[in-house]
Amino acid sequence: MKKIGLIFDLDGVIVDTAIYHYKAWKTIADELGFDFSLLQNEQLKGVSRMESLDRLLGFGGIKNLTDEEKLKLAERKNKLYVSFISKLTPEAVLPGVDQFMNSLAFENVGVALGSASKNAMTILKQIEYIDVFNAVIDGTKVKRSKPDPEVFLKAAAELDIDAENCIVFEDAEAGIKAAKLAGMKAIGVGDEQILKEANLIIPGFENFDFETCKRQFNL
Ligand code: B16
Ligand code: MG
Repeated sequence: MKKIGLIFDLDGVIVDTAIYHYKAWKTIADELGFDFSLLQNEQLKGVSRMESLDRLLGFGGIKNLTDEEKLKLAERKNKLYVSFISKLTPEAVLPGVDQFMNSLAFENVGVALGSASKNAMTILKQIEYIDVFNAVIDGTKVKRSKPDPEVFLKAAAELDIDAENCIVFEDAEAGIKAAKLAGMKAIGVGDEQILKEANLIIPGFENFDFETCKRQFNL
């Protein structure tokens, strides 16, 4: 078997921080006086902080804010978000993820993180996952938001594995698109309706190990 690159998104795949992003943006929407639904939140997943803010303001029909005002809102959202994630512990790792990672021992794989978040390192420390990855590409290392493939291409480059031999695990529509644009296979983790462009969709990592993954992709 060729060496395979496994690239994991963070929020919503390894740990359920997606709900904290939602809560923090919802507070901002409440303060600005408009509704923000879980369905609308799907369009913010995997997207950078400033792009997320632009989309949120679009939902609220709020225009003409200065760059400074937008930066203040993004900073406030991040403070709220950081206050949530500062309480994370290893117990926040989603069901089955530890077991899946353990199933990689002795396999010919490189393991990378491919996250849009600038808070990724804080989260990895909180959940004690720093040593799990051979490469970490996060929001501090990329210029373009998913669906741009930059984050995954950088992860593959750092693993020194060709894109065609990489598999991406993603919970966001934008992330699945990014994986496909990178020329990688995509496993959607979560909702079938939202992730329908993925090569394979799993509800989560429970009952999913690397043997199953190899069978699915004839590795
Ligand atoms: P931050 P992922 C993404 O992380 C989140 O899905 C997205 O909702 C968030 O806006 C983005 O990170 C930026 O996060 O504000 O912490 O830099 O899913 O790519 O791991
Ligand atoms: Mg995600």
